[in-house]
Amino acid sequence: MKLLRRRSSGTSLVDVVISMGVLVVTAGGLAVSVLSTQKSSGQMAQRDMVRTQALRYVERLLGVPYGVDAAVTATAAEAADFFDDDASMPAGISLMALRTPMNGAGWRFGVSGFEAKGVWEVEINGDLDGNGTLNGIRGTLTPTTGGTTAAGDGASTVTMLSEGRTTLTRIEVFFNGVSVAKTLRSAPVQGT
Ligand SMILES: [Ca+2]
Ligand SMILES: [Ca+2]
Repeated sequence: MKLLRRRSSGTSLVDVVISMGVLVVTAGGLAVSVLSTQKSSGQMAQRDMVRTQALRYVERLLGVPYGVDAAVTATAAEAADFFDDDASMPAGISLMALRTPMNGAGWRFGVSGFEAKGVWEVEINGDLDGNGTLNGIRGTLTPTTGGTTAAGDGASTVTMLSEGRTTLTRIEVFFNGVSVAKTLRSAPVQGT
C-alpha cells in the first residue's frame, strides 16, 4: 500500500511538472501571438493613417482651380505652403502650377508630428499611368465619335493620344516610395 501511494504521488509530481511545462509553453505561445497581433494591428493603423492623409492631399488637389497650361510653376515654398496642414494656401495656386516633371521627382516633403515616419511625394502630370513615358501601343479600334486620328496598329509604340495633355492630369501620392492614392483630374469643359 505504501509503495503504491509513493508511486502514485511520484506520478502526480511528474504530472504537475509536465503540466507546468505545458502551461509555460502555452503562456509563451500566447505572449508571442499577442505581440504579433499588436504589431500587425499597429501596422494596420499606420496604413490607415497614411491612406487617410494621402486622400486629404488628393482632395486638396481636386479642390484647387485647374488652371491653365501657361501657369507659372509653383516655387518650393508655395508647394510647402500648399501641402502643410494649416488652413492657408498660396494665393492663385492651381493644379497646373503644381505640375511636376514627367519621369522626375514630384513634390517631396515630410510632415512633422505625423506618427508614421517617412517622406511624401506627390506627382502631378500628364503621364496618366505614371510609367515615365508618353509612348505606348495604340489599339486598332477607331473611335466612333470625336477622334479623327487613325487607329493604331496594335503593335508599334507610338505617342499616346491620352497622355501628355494639359486637359487630363494624374495626381498620385506616394509614401516612402509606395503609391498610396491616385486619381485623374480633367480640365473643366470650356464654353459650356
Ligand atoms: Ca498652408
Ligand atoms: Ca505613360
